[in-house]
Amino acid sequence: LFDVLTVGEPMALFMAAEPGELHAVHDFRRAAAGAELNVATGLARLGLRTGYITRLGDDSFGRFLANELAREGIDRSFVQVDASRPTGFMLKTRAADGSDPQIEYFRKGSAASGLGPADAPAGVFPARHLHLTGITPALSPRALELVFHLARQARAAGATISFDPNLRPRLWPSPEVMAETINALAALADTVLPGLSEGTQLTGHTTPEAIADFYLERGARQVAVKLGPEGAFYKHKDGASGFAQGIAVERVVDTVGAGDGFAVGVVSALLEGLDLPAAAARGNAIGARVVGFPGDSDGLPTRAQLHPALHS
Ligand code: KDG
Repeated sequence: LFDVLTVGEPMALFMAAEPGELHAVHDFRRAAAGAELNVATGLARLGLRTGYITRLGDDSFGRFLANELAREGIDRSFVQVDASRPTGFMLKTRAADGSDPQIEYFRKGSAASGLGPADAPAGVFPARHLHLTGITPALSPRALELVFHLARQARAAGATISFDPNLRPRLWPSPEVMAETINALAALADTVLPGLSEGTQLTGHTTPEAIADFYLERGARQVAVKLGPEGAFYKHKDGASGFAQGIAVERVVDTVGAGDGFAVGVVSALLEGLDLPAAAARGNAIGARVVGFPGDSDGLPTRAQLHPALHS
């Protein structure tokens, strides 16, 4: 039925329209955010049949996000409305010099933190692929149960799984619990997509190859370690490895969402039957495009925009 199913917390994002500290900013532009929603958006723009499991509050942010899903062509069969909790939102500074922006969350007790095993599709897993991140299991103990349940359901049905650790330390009780849980989840995935510093925090290794080997030894089929402007290092369990060259970006507007763009490229390419080097190259190209735009998902290409992004 679906090419890809993903699960997570969507948020209304308020991006500062001017530089400065969040408390001093006057004007904000609203957009949609949420790492898994960004990935779903990118995959849907490339024409993949994409479903998104989530919970929204019965409020204006919830209605805004439901409309965004519809506008992007993301299936809403697995979206529940929980009138007893609000939809989360977040604020983001405008980083003047390409540095990472500051982020403030208003998401504790949100509708999406009420996600639980009951939100999984009934019966056989209905997609070819499941995309997970390390954010959803940090939302609540029941959201963590849901994520592990989905991973086992997908594996039982023969679907593939990609996993982006997406470390959010402030959502976890301790760095140790974060690393232990995320590595347990990564062990259920075929494709693991850590950033270099995330990989170091999670494995204790400092080189991309040692990080990749850590996950390959635990059952992954392939690992791509994101190296920011330097591109990515990839390694397959059959031993093949290499670098996907970084792509020069004229002006970095906002780095948030680049990793999600990388996941869109890798997942879409692998589902089209491309090999790992081609998948990493597509991931790079989309990640590089995303940093040129202020919103998390503004730079995610349509199918027509993908070709020029790959050959720029
Ligand atoms: O990857 C982008 C996300 O960081 C952003 O959209 C918000 O999901 C988000 C989070 O939890 O930080």
